[in-house]
Amino acid sequence: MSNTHGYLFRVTTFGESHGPAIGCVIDGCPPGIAIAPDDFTRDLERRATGKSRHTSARREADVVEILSGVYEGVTTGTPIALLIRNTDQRSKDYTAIAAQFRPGHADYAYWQKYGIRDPRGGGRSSARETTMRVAAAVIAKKWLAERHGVQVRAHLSQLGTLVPAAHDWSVVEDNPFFWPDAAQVPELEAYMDALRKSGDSVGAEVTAVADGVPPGWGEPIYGKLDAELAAAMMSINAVKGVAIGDGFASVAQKGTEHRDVMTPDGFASNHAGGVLGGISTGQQVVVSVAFKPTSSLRLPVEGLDTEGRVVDIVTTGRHDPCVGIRATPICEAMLALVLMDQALRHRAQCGDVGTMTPRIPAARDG
Ligand code: EPS
Repeated sequence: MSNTHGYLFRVTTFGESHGPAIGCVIDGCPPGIAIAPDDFTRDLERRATGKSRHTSARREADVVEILSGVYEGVTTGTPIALLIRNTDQRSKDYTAIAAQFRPGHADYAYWQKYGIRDPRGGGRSSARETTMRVAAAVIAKKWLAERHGVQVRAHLSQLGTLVPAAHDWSVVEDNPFFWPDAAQVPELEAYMDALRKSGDSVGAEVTAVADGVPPGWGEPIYGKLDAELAAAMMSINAVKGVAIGDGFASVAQKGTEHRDVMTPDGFASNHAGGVLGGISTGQQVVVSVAFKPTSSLRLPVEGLDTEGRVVDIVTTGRHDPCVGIRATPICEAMLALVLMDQALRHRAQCGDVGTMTPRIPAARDG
């Protein structure tokens, strides 16, 4: 039932926000990758709640247990099972809304589909599920870096109406917003403090970028790299839009503007976002992802309960006023999982192909 991502690097996640544990099984991982429990710590902390006042206050240790697939610190090629036990559930926060529908939340759609739902923290529809994507992507990122020199990064590229005035990768990990302009961080702090006090929430945009992707990854027609990136990003809770390269801005561009001219020094631009015909060009792969505002709000609103009665709905609990902030490492993880899967698929079908033309350097990437 669609709990698995990928064809060759297959990641299946399981677990609910307030159940005993969450986990994943990674099948198809190449043997010989050195993996230790500590390797997961950094990325899981980047994604975790409770790290700043601007995200949910729930505190999970997110300690990874490696149950299989790793022997003497190295992947064996057999299924890798990872487990994280949930330790800080507060399920009583959900008692009042257990038989109500939060406007804008997945609980209504889950109820219509299954006729039953785990209301505690949204169950499977909780952002908690994304933890295992980040954990699985730690392995993918390691292989991509070691084998191909691919680096996958992400930053917040819009918070509500605020956009970065400058772009400096070196500051992104030094502030709680994954923001590429250090000078704007006080403005973001004030914006988020006011938002949190008001009880409202706001949307955001994340931009994920992969450097060093060789030309050739991606499978036309139905397995295009950009199509699979869009599907992977859309599979993250709260995502409402995905753009590759210039995305919707391409609508207003002329062909002479949009085309990425090739020169002996490299591509002159990267409007395509590193993908042509669903296949990587060797340029930066650039994907932007739009997140809706969090729907769990303490501000009361009239809505319906499961019996169709009009009720006042108030969501208590420890919610992110902007779920997009913590989504930065999640988008990065999904980009890595898609690239890893496409890399293995490319190797399987086209590993022996020697391309005749010289590789065009990606000289003008940002
Ligand atoms: C979430 C609500 C909050 C967040 C949670 C996602 O948790 P709770 O269900 O306890 O109210 O803390 O995120 C995480 C726990 C996590 O690890 O990402 C939601 O409604 O999606």
